[in-house]
Amino acid sequence: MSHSVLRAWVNDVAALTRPQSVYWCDGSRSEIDNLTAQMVADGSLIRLDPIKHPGCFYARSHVNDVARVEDRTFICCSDPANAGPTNNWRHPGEMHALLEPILAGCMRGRTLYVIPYLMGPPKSPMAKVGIELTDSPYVVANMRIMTRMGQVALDELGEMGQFVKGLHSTCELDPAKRYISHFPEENLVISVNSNYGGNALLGKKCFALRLASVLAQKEGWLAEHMLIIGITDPNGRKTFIAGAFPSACGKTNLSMLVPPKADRDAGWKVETIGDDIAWLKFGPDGRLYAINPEAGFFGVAPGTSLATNPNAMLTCRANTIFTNVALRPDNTVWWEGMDGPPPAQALDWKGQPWTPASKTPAAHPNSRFTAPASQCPSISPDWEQPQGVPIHAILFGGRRTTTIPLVYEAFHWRHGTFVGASMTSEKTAAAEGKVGELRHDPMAMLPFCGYHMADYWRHWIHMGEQGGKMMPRVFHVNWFRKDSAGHWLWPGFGENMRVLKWMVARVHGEVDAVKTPVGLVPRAESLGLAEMGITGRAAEELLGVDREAWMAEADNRDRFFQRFGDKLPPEIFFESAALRFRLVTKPV
Ligand code: OXD
Ligand code: MN
Repeated sequence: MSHSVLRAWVNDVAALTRPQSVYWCDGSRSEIDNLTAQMVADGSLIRLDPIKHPGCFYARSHVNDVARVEDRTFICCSDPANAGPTNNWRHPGEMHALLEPILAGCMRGRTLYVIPYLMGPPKSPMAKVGIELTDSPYVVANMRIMTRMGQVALDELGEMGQFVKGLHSTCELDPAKRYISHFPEENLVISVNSNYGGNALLGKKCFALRLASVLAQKEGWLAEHMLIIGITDPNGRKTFIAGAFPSACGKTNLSMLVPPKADRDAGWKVETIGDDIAWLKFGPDGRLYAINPEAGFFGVAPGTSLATNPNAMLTCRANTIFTNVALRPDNTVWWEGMDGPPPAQALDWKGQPWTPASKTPAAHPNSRFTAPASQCPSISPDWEQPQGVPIHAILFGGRRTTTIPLVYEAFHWRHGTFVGASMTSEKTAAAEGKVGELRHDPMAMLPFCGYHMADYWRHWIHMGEQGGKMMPRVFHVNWFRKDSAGHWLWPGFGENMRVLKWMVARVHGEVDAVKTPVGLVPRAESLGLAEMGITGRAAEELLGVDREAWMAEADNRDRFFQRFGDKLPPEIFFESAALRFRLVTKPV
């Protein structure tokens, strides 16, 4: 390895953290086999049944290390105005001073693994190299699934190439000393005292979203918390959609959607390109193209079943790491919501005996599977296209039981930016805060935007000015509407295909829409609501606009936008005023 900057950095980190040895990962099969064998021997992994789960391992985290920690996540840039009101800010000098004593000698007795990895398909002009230094073999094993790791990244890097630095140490997993710190001015992440995926697999949220969003603003592209799917219609035409949803709103399920049988028989197909992150850049033809920078899925296990997401179940059958799910006596895994009855007995995610009579869940609600994307039955033949796929539509969504219709289309890109900036979702039992309380989560990027959120919206508006008529259409969906008696108005899952098909038809100018004050909504017939038994009041509630409720919604949005003061782009202010105007004006 002859990259002198990389060598010097590894030496500096080793001098500070004092590992017993330094190991450069090449990403090979034999390397991972040795590493996992070592972890099985020391008890940190359990090998699952080789017939039912070939190449799979089971891991338990420390009980206090089960999720992302937004209050311990920092953007460290010189000027606090660049972090903005939605990020925790620290001066880089202050954060380095705080981290130095934590890092000093933290790898004593451990191996420092050097993980070269590539975010994006090999040979893609959009791909970027990262190097993660970690003392956690669990992180190495997960990074090998989530990224293209080893020699492929070093080849891409060459002798002089640029890379994003990531330094991770397990330390003592002390929550009081847990810092997930980003230094955008140094292209550096330092993460200590957590081994949880979102905090420790530094290619994912830390690089591909927080640091990449800063790079994207500078370089004129977008780094987004979005799934990417390709929809093939009966004529063989492909339409690509990128969609942003807050965590725990079904992104992985939508990215692997199985259309209802009648659609499949008619020739419709949904293919997966990514389930969590999209990098979008203008192509030579002026259209926006997207790549999935990741190579695996880090999916939430509970609720995943052959009924809700057969493609995810088939993806994680082999070569997968399961973390914090339950372990059955026959060395297979289980979680709440899996098909079939619960096991008579199991070990829960803490390693304690569990039976269906137990009062606590067997799997942690945020337990995960780390599985190779290439194993997904619905993976698109285009998922590793170096130039990405052309995006025809962008989708925003949240979990809202009231007010927001099943689907509406923005009038234009600037309105779509406002729609994305206005995204809110109701908190679920799995997240902090009261169930049902609204959380603003613009573009689903609240925890992931590495710079000032108002500048990020400005960047979206600039992108639209640059792309002009070539920009994708923007839609908002809400699968979670309930009626006044609290019953779901929409069945979701495969039936979401009706909404996707409407979008495809809109993109290609093949169906009309009804203009409402909030956007363009489908006619009930365009979705076939009657044949689903959704008629009368239910259909009206699902697609209608309650002006009073929307006025309260506009008030709520404006209270949120006020947090951004005079940094708020005037276009957002204008779109908010225009919405209010349309809400009080009778249609002509
Ligand atoms: C994730 C998240 O794990 O958004 O993808 O939290
Ligand atoms: Mn996510």
